[in-house]
Amino acid sequence: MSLTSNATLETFQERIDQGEYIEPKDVFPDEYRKHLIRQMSQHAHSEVIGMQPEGNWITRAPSLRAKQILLAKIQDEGGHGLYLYSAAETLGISRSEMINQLQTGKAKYSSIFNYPTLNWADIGAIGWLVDGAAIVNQVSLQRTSYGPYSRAMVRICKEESFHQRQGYEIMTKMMRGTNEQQKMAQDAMNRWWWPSLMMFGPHDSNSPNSGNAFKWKIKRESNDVLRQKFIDKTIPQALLIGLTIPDKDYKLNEKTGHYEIGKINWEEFNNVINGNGPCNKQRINHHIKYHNEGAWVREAALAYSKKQK
Ligand code: BYC
Repeated sequence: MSLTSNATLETFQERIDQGEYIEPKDVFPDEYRKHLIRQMSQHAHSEVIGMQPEGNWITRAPSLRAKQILLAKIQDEGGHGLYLYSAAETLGISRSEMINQLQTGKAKYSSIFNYPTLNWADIGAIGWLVDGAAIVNQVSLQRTSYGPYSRAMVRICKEESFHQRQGYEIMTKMMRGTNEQQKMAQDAMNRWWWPSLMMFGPHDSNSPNSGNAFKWKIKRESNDVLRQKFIDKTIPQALLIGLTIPDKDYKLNEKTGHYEIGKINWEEFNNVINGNGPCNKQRINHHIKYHNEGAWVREAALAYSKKQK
């Protein structure tokens, strides 16, 4: 429901400031609704598009155990997309509208899924680094001010922590394996490290959406704060299994206790989010193809629900 008068706007902000959750039937400003639709739908699209790079390896998983785990993980990601689409629908946008925005390039999805998965170690790197980065961001979003988004995050975080561990297990196994396996793991680390850091978005000084996001407690911690948490947590994990950090400038600042890193390549990030990454076109074309092929499933489901009425 949108807001018009200043008095109701003040009441809304007071509720936010007191840490109350906002629910779908509450009164809130249209800008709050639009901001949430943008972020939540992009989040949902990321989960669904994120199934593609991993799906590429189901038929080539090195054991039945690995295949079962990968299948379960990818199915979880699809489920996360569904929770998030449902949560976004409570804001008055339909799923087909959101899908249309994705397919026509009006809505973004996470930059990370525009990189290819070239070898089995990439599946380890995605679980460990990509899900690891996603957890840091999503743990913070569990306290986001919009009730349905917050509740979806609580459930998603529980599943993501299993995903992160299975990825680290793959990397650990490969680092304990043959020279060739170690090289594959390091190669995956070299290719996924920097894009994982970009997942947190631009530096705070260059993040146009952060102002309102903080005012309305949609975001609870900034892009740079979350990125630093991920760096501090992940570098020791890499070193523990013998991986090298692909950054000649990284160092531990003994005074602050935080790792410092070299410069992130924002030109690469901007290219990727503007549709020119290595796999952008492939990801969207694949989505459109299978969405169209699945039209009969949606029609059948709707026919059944109409019959129930
Ligand atoms: N990629 O003002 P800013 C997963 C855009 S999937 C693309 O800082 P904001 C998984 C941003 O949208 C989990 N675009 O924005 C699935 C904005 O453009 P618009 C994915 C990015 O919203 C399968 C512009 O840059 N997680 O776990 O305050 C397998 C300026 O940015 C990115 C989420 O989606 C990016 N990385 O902050 C495995 C988390 N970064 O929209 C794993 C939910 C920035 O104005 N989202 N942009 O055109 C968020 O927390 C926030 O939206 C962000 C960005 C931190 C990503």
